[in-house]
Amino acid sequence: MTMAPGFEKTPGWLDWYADPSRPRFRLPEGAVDAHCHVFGPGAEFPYAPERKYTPCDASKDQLFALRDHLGFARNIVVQATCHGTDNRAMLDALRASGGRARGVATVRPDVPDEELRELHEAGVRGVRFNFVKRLVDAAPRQDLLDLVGRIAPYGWHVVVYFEAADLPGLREFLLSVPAPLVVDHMGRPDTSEDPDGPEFEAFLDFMRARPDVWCKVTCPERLTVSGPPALDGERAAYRDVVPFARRVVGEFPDRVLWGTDWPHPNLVSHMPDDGLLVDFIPHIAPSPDLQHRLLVANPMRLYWPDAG
Ligand code: 0GY
Repeated sequence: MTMAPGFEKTPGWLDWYADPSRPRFRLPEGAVDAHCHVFGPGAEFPYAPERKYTPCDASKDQLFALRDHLGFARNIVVQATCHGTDNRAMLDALRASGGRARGVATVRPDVPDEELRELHEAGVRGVRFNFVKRLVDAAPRQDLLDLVGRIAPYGWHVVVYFEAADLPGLREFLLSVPAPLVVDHMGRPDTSEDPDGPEFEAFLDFMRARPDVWCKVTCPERLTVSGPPALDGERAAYRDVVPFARRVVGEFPDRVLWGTDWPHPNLVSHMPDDGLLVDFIPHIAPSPDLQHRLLVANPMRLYWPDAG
């Protein structure tokens, strides 16, 4: 992968899969990849000084090529922490997408109104609050609440990223946030635990507490303990993640989203073939009706309510 001069990848960084297979699962028409990122390219959009990792480049054109190869119609580009609150790479992707991408930004508490308006016009529909300690320094909760007041006129939602062990300490605060919440990667359950056990039950209970808490049933490659697809031709593995995702899709079919998480930052065990990831979808959403809600109806309602 190309790197901008002056940016050395984090040691051990796994680059995205350059030649993904074509999925066997045919995505429904209009499917949205509701969680993906762009990284740089660093020469054009430098990585943020406060970043916790330096990735390989992953450009908008490479993202759009993957979209077309896998059979998605649209993308939701989520601001990655390696770009901090500099949303230029993400915005550049939205503007180049011909209306086929919308975004989730990260902004400073004192972001000028003018900038919020500019983000909205480019297609941003949410802000991301990240509580994962290895990715960001903690932000004061009052700053986050103040920011929610600032985005209210735009009707944006708040994407939240946290790990399961931190949910008890965050639960009341998150439920006090006066905006729809979208939880990344099922709140990162420990998939060596029982999907019917108390930890995941606490997550489902969090979703039950408000009708506007959504969930991305994403990242089997990140959550798996049993590992990637076997080499024996079995395409859809990540078996240990399936019962967790099925519980969420089964109970909240109108509040779930799915995305590739390309280019898959910070993976340590393996880099997934994105074609195989798409083949995971029918294992967690077994009927065409559930697949349509997960991949088309739900993300369209959240990100393109204007599409009619
Ligand atoms: C993800 C997951 C991760 C990273 C980020 O913005 C990011 O840096 O989101 C992670 O390291 O778990 O959603 O891409």
